[in-house]
Amino acid sequence: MPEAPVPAQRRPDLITLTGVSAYGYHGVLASEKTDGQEFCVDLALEVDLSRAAASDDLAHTVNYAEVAADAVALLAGPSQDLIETVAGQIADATLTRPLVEAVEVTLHKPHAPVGVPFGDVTVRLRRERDVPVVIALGANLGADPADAVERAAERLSAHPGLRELVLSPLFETDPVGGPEQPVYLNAVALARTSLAPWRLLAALHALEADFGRTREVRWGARTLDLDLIQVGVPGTPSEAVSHDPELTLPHPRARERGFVLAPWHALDPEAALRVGEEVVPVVELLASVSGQGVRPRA
Ligand code: PH2
Ligand code: MG
Ligand code: MG
Repeated sequence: MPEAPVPAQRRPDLITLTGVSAYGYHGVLASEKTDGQEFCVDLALEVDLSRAAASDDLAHTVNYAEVAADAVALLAGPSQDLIETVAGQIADATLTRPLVEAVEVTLHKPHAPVGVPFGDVTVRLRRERDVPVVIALGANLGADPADAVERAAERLSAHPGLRELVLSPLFETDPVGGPEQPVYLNAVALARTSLAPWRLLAALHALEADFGRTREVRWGARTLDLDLIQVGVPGTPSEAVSHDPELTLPHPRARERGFVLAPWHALDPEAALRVGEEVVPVVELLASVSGQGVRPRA
């Protein structure tokens, strides 16, 4: 039988911003550090634009004026010897915006002291988003919920936007909320991702659908539930915080759910979760939710 064709990878949506310029003091020569010169940057941001294109809402995309302001602050900011350093700083600053999945930075220094007539000199670098992510898995329907959780983790680990996925031990947990329903099998996966939170959520929903999940009663029984718990390192620029009701980050109920905290702590005893203005060790949260009926799977 002929093999199924590999679907062509869609070219990423882009926001480009070119010719952003500022007077700065970067260079190896003392005269460059005192006299300064013009620097100019071109940016190409890989951002999924489908949501903004449908909603016409600035909150669903990246505000290029803010990106430009960050770039100018670095071009005009503390003197670096190398334009490579400045380009890297601009890339890092751009990638702190959770919707940016990758960025290409081209930094021009058209009046560099090259010593011969020349047109322009540039450095160009591309950087991808790379942040840790915490995903909770749960299942309490079907022939073998534990197997569903393990197979789901394998599928996640094969996703091109996820790397270094590790799965916690499985826990058998009493249902929290919802109608009367069977016990759950729960686990937590840690991974690193280049995906924006919205694209990761879409990938989780697609996988739930593959496992026969229909979006039914809130907190009702399910063949597979995949919840995005935390994206980035809380308390650092990589952290994604979102108050959008369709994707609240960190997950608003993780702090009180033993079925998330116990497997998470088993996998990463140092884990921490944002609770309001504070970043709290998961081990502390776990201590305050005892008695929820959470048992390591026999
Ligand atoms: N998920 C819910 C509601 N209640 N209870 C347990 N024990 N485990 C779950 O994964 C769970 C739940 C909604 O997603
Ligand atoms: Mg859930
Ligand atoms: Mg869910």
